Amino acid sequence: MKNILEAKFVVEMGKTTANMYRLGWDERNGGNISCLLDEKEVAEYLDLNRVIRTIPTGFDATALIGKIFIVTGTGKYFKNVEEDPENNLGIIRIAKDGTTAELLWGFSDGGRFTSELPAHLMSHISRLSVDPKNRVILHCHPTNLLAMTFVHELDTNSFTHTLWQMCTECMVVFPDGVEVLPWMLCGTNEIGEATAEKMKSARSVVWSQHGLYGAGKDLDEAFGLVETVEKAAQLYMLIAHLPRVNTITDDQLQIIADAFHVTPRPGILK
Ligand code: 2HA
Ligand code: ZN
Repeated sequence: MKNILEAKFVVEMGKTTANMYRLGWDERNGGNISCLLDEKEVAEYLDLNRVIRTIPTGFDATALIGKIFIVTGTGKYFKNVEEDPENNLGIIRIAKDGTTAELLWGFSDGGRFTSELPAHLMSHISRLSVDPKNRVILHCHPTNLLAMTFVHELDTNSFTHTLWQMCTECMVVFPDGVEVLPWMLCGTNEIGEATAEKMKSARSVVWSQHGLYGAGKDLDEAFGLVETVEKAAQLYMLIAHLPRVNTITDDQLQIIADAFHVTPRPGILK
């Protein structure tokens, strides 16, 4: 068996959580990540017949039976993942009953997966139904995006339009827009179901006055998506209170979309 601490999927989780912490998106135990792993790759590092313990998930994830995920732990701090991955991360497999997680590695102090596992697994199911390459769901608390949810209307189309206008790159990185949920209690199946429903039509979902969910085919892509949404929100928070002299027009947004061969979310551009 190879040393799992050197596995790309463990090293990358450490690096990503450290970056997110340094960007101020994951104070204290804020944020959580889940990443769908390739069974063959995991088998190079772990005996897949050895289940350390089982943990009930509290919801039905039948569509993911047998799938293996690396996930951050509940109450764990992103700033600590890189120095102690085995305690702060876990590798789980969805058991045959669809409602139990089998712990294959990690959570070494007896801990368990993120309290947001419902939102993560339900979002994985949604994203995989529209994009079989999707592997990552990532949640964090980007400062400017949160600020924006206090001063901007929370309508998906107008929120997306404002973000698209903030930098030329936005249309290229998130032509599918950002879905916006009103404030809801976190950690529940209800917010998980609402997030997953929105994830069918966009890879980013805003939790108003809380944070952001992003999806992607790998950690880089999901991280880059969140980074771009947050950059746009930062620009908005810098200029929202100033007279707007210039803007990127809808015609120009369409020119960007055409040049980069992306389809803007319908119903937004005039
Ligand atoms: O895991 O961010 O939404 C801590 C959170 C809950
Ligand atoms: Zn959160």
